[in-house]
Amino acid sequence: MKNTFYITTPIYYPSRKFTLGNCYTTVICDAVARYNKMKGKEVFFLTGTDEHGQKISNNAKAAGKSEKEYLDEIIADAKELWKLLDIDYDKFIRTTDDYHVKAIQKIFKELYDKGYIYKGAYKGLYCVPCESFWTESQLKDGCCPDCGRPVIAQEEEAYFFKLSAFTDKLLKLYKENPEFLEPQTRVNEMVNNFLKPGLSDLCVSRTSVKWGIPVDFDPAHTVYVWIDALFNYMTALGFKSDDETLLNKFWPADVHIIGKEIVRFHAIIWPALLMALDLPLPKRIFGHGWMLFGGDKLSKSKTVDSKECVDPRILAPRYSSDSVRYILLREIPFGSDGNYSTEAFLTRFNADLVNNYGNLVSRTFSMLKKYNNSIIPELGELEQIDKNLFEMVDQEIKNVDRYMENFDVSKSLISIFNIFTSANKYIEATEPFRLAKAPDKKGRLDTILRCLLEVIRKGSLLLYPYLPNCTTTVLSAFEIDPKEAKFNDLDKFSLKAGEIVHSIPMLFPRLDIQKEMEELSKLAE
Ligand code: ME8
Repeated sequence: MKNTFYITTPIYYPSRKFTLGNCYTTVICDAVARYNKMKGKEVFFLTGTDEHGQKISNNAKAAGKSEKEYLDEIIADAKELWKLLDIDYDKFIRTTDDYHVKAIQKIFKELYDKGYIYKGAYKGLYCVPCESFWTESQLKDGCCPDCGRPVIAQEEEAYFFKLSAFTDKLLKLYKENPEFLEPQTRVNEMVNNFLKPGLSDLCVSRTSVKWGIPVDFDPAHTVYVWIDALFNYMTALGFKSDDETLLNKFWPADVHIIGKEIVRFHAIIWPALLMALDLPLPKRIFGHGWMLFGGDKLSKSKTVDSKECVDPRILAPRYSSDSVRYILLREIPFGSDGNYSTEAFLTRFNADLVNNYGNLVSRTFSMLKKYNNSIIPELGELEQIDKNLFEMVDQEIKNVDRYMENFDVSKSLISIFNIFTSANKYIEATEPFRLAKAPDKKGRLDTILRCLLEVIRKGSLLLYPYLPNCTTTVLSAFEIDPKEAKFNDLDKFSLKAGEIVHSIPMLFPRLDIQKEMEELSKLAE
């Protein structure tokens, strides 16, 4: 069986700095990628930027910069942001990369030679100062959504892709592969809104957009948007280059994780383009919901309520990268929309990270220090309460695995934190602090401490893909490197009696929520 796992984020538009919304998808992909590594798979995790189009060119001009200068600054900031959030990607593709540009020209030509691309005329609503075409639905009060000026009806020569030829093939694809597009609601949307009414051909070149990949056999045209953007998932692996080793190893992708607004492009245009070239299709596409900020998607062209600080560049250094990852992964039921708020972020921080996981670790390690000089004790005979704890842990490990098959990071985290809640309750129920006062109960005390240490080890390994920093710290107390850990390690009791548990710094400080909300609203201004 193929033991590789290829996962991708969308390539984001660097039309301005990335938002917490972009972080949402990227952090999910990072957690899924790390999880699959732990499962023993050879993982390739791709992210990147979608750099062509009039809008980027206009923004650069407005900033008094060349496109390249403008983009390089935003890409440098994006890479810093991914570092800040511990995003461990394998490759960052930029659609302005030379190899991508060359590959797209070859792909466009091949589609043309096969008769899937033909020349026609594009009719649209054009904003002259912005040099941009808009559709009726994109207009704001009948005017250009960027500058607010009136638009005019205009026509230009353009190439088209014969998307209309693929309606039946796509319906068959969805029917025969229920996993191809998830959640199921997205399939219904595609079928009812687009496939049943019948697909129209797609405009794939422009003469009015200069900032794009030139069609090499007709240089007045540039490749328009989706052929350029979607094929990134293959050109990043060397498709149409001299070296297709990575492509042969990792294509087809195991999953493209994307936001719901671009499902149409990934679930209709992308498979149609691949079918036209007789190429294998991605195995799965997951269209997640939106993280809403005061009811808004925080698209890059909108601003959010200034009282909410939603800049990950401020939040991560102040509260840790893990805490930002945690709110992104935990707060929204995967697949649905959900709200972000500063209050929810700070409340989860205290309730889950400080009072639950942090508290479990600090209580256990301090009892171990006090009652056994930080030495891992022997495991005595297990009582029913100990067995119940481990049965529960094993059940939650199975649940996490099942949820992660469907990329449900939020439910996985609920399961993992159930483990910590149960371990905290186990401390209350077994009262090691009372046993410590009775010398004849030392054996039992040792067993309880040992059980707690094993639960902390297992729970921290399980939590590592989601929160890599704090778990690495906790596991360092046992000299365990989670990067090397495998999922099967979770089956065992693997700590060794007699070895020392090193002391570690406090994981998360308790926050004064009111005070932090005030501070953050100042930082948002
Ligand atoms: O669409 N909640 O780029 P883009 C959840 N270049 N996810 C969000 C989000 C939010 N509030 N805001 C952004 C593009 N996202 C194209 C993609 S792919 C071949 C080309 C995430 O910069 C989500 O993944 O507009 C969404 O699909 C993506 O950012 C949109 O990024």
